[in-house]
Amino acid sequence: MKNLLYLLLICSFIACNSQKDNKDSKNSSFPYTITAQTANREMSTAMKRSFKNYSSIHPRNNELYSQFKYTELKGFDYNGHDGTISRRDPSKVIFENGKYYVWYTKRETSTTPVGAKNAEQSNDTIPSTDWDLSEIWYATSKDGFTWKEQGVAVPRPPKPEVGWRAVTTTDILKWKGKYYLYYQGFMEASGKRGDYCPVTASYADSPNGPWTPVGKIVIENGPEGAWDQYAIHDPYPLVHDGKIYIYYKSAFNRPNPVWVGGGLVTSDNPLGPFEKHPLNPLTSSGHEVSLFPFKEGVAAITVKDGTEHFTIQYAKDWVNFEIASICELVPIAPGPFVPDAFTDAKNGRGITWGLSHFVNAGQNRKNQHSILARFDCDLSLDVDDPVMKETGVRHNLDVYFNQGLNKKQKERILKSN
Ligand code: AAL
Repeated sequence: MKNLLYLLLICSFIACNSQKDNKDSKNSSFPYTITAQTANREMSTAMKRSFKNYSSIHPRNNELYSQFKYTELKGFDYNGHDGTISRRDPSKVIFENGKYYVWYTKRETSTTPVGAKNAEQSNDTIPSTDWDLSEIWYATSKDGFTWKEQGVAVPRPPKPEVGWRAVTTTDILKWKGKYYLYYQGFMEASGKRGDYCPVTASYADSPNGPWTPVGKIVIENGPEGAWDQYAIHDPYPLVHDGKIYIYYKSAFNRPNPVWVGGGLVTSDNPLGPFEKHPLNPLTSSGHEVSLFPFKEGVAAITVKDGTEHFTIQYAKDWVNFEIASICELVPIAPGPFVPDAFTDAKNGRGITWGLSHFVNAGQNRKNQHSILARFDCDLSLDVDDPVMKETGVRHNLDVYFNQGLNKKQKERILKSN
């Protein structure tokens, strides 16, 4: 009887307390100090997202959040920045033979591009876009800041071979001791109908080459009516699960506002055939493609364009991407140094630097060209740099004032007064 009384007492104490907890979480203010219990209380959708969608409630503790710091590269000549030399779309950086290697699109033409809209004015020597009439070049570096251009890796093949008009936007794979460069192979001046091209490849025994072109399309455009029917851009290989994973991007939904999405092909043979993932497109945003193994999954730097631009995304299963963070000053067309790109890592370590490009190193029609630059960040499990985890960049005022209203906008505003 005594025991029964004790039991009743304990039960009523627990019931009373749990009622109190409920009451607290429903009626009391959101707490000043966040504790482990806070995540379980009732809260707004936005606050819930902070607890449920991100690895940490503060960007500072989010391994997939970072600032990006930029450094001008030494060692590249741009002909006085007159627009006749352009370097853009760097590959990921790899470390071989005691130095870093990068491959990129290089245009060296006697005139500047006429622009996609005027592509009809292009010819055998006049480029349409900044990447028209380009070739794939490479450079090496001891420290990642000063680079030495080594020469052409993949020249344009003779007409009508795939890539005869331009070979661009390459990325590197190391697979079973051999090296593979995947790249866009243009068979018409970009801009004539769109930025249309498939992907082809070259292979070599050494990152120094010589490179043998496979002379055929390696990643085909999609069938008629498919999202990627016209273009496979930015092929980006990684090794996962004993297979070659190549992520890419395509643009679709024209003539409506264009939509860019990212797809995936896989194969256990570097020259294919490649199988397109049935869920493609896997990402809904990001003009260029840049990923790195992270923990058991893969992270993507999602740059400009699309609803989720300027985010870092993460796919634990290498397929289904979630937003891991929202960032500022995200590098354009980043080619990160990814030490575990080809090791089939089960616990990817992340990245701390790479090369990216600025496409506005000149002015349209005058001296338009792109330059390569270095970015640094902390998207790494092995580095903890609090400066990289700060939020809020204070740009120089001219960054804002250079984004002034155009004449038409100003007129509209003045009229409404
Ligand atoms: C880039 C890349 C591809 C496109 C063009 C040149 O940034 O997405 O390479 O074709 O723009």
